Amino acid sequence: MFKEQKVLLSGIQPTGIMTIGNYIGAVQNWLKLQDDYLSVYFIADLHALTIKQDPTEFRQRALSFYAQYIAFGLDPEKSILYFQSHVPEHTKLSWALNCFTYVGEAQRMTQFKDKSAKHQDNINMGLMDYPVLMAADILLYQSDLVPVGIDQKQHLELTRDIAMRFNNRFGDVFTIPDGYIPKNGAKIKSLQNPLMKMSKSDPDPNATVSVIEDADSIMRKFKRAVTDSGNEIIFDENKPGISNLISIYSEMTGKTIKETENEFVGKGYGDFKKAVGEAVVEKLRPVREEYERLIKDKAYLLETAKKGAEKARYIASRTVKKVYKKLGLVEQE
Ligand code: ATP
Ligand code: LTN
Repeated sequence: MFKEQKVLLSGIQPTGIMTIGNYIGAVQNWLKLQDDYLSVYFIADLHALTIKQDPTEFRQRALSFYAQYIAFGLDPEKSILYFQSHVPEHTKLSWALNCFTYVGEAQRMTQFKDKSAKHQDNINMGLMDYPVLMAADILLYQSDLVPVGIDQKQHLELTRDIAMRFNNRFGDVFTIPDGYIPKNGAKIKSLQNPLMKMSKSDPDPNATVSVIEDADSIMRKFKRAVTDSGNEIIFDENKPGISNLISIYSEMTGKTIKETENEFVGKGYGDFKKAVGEAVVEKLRPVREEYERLIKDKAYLLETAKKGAEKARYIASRTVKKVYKKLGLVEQE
C-alpha cells in the first residue's frame, strides 16, 4: 500500500500499574523513534478485557494510562494517540484475520499458556484470540516497525505469518512488520524475584515500581530489592538480582553496563541500591509532574483521544476496505 512515511506502532494494555519495565522495554524506544516515523500509539483496552476487570477502575486506569503516554513526551500533535476501543476497525480486521489463523498456532503462544495457567477460572476465547487482535492492530496501519519488549516477540512472528499467508493468497495487501526489541532492557525483572519479569499486574507492590510513583516510595522499594550473595557491583548472569539493578541504572542514566561497573568499584550493594533509586526518581520526575497536571484535565484528555481516534480511523478504514474487498464481501454504498 502506498505510504508517504514509514509507520511505527505500539500499545500497552491498561492493566495494573505502568512500570519502569514497560518504560525501559517499550516506551523509551517509542520516544527515541517517534520523530522518524508516522507513529501510532494506542491504549490496548480491548486486549485488557481478556482478564476480568472492574468497570469503574478499568475506565479510570485506561484514562490514566493515556495521560501517562502524553506525560512521557508522546506528542498528540505529531503522533496518533488513541484508545483501541474507539477505532472499530481493529475488531473488523481481527475477525477477518481469525479466519487465517489456525487454532494450533494460537494455542502454542507462550503468553496464552502462561495466562491460562494464571487465570484457570477464566480461560476465555479472547485470551486465545489475543494475538490475532494484536496482528490486526499492527497490520491495520501497514506498520513497518513495532517496538516492544522481548515477551512480545512470538506474537510479532505470528503477525508476520498471518500477513504473509494473506498476501500469498491475495497479493500485496499488508506490509510485513519488523519488531524493534532493545538488547539490554528487553526484560526488566521483578525487584522481589529477579528470576521473573517485572509485570504490571504483579500483586506484590514491592516487586514493581510505577512510572508515576513518589520519590520516597521508589527509594524504599530499591532499598528492599532482593539481591544475591556477594557485594560487588558486577553484571553476572548467575547473579540476577544485582544484574537487574545494573540494567535499570544503565537504562535510566544512559551509561553502559561497563561504565556503571567502573563507577561503583569498591562500593557495596547498599550504596548502589540508593544510587539506582535516585536515578529512577530523577529520570521520572518530569513525567510524574506532567502527569499530575494532565490527569486533572479530563476534558483535554478526552478531546485529544477523540482527535487521535479520528486520525487513526482515516488510515485503518482504508485497510479494512481493501481487505474486505479482497475477501469478496459485498461493498457498502
Ligand atoms: P501484565 O502484567 O498485565 O501482563 P506487562 O507488564 O507484561 O503486563 P504489557 O502490557 O504486556 O505489560 O506490556 C507492555 C509493553 O511493555 C510490551 O512492549 C512489553 O514487551 C513491555 N514490557 C512489559 N514488561 C516488561 C519488562 N519487565 N521489561 C521490559 N519490557 C517489558
Ligand atoms: N500485547 C502487547 C500489547 C499490544 C501491542 C499491540 C503491542 C497489543 N497490541 C500491537 C504492539 C503492537 C503487550 O505488550 N502485552
